[in-house]
Amino acid sequence: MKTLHLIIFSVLYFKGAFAAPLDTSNVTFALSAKSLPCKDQFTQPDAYVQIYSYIKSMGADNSQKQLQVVGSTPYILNDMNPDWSEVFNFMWTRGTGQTWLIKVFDHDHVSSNDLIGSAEVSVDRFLESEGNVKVNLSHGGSITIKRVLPIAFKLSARNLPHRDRYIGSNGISDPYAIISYQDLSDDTEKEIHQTGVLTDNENPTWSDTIEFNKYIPNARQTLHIRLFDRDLFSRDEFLGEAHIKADELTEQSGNVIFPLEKSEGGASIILRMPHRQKELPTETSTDLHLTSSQPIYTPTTPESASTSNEEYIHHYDNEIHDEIPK
Ligand SMILES: [Ca+2]
Ligand SMILES: [Ca+2]
Ligand SMILES: [Ca+2]
Repeated sequence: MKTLHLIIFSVLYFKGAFAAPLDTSNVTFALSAKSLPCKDQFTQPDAYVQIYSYIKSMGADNSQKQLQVVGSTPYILNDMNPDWSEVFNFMWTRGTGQTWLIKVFDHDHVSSNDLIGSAEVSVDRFLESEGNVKVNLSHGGSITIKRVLPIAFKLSARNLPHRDRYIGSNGISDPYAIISYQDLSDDTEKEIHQTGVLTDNENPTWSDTIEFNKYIPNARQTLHIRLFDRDLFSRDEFLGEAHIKADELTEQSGNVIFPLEKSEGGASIILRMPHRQKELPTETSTDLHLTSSQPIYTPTTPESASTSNEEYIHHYDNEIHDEIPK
């Protein structure tokens, strides 16, 4: 009987696998905890987290877990409500039973570190939920997993060259952008996004949010941003391009400017990044020494770290109304 079950299960599993190709993407998240239990009345825990993942199989004995390390945080001194600033990356494949095992420890200088509590979270379940997921720890208190976007931005351009030369035209281009990416391991470019066309606009700001959710840390991925002028009666014309290392973008907040290559007249693009939980870069130079792949930071207001996914997105949406450099 058990064998029969297994066969039926396998058939269903393979049917499922053929019906939908494996959906893999990078999940980025941060952690905080509330009301961690204290060992004694006088001190609060110096808490840190270790995260592992394993594949939980339905109906099977999961006591022999094959744990993979996802990452860990440093400890935060004397705080029963710690909010860790580390951002974790996890390669998620839908429907494979990936489960996080989260262990919270109290760092101890003298004796060995004590386990404060642990929790398990199904990664599929986490991704189905909107926003933050709060789970109770085994010995009191809770841990909250906050989803953060790995790379997302809105795009603007400045001083785009004029490429409309037909009679009766004011000359101003009708720009749109195509954003693609490339891995080091791979010679083929894959498109991520194409913006709409903004008619007669040399300083366009597109309203699209461009998300790069195929980001893999340290895979040396490059984003290619190419701008074109839409022409109705001839081929669209090239306006310029920028090539940006994805790993570097994950460190950026606020407006980041890149010069457009193969363009003229000081054309540039501006990537408008959400504020991050990490500290913002301190550079506030507005002196434009534009060289390839060297972003220039514009002053950003170091707002306090957002505490929920909602706020995070809220900040981000607000930024489109911020003044951007001319
Ligand atoms: Ca044209
Ligand atoms: Ca035009
Ligand atoms: Ca045109």
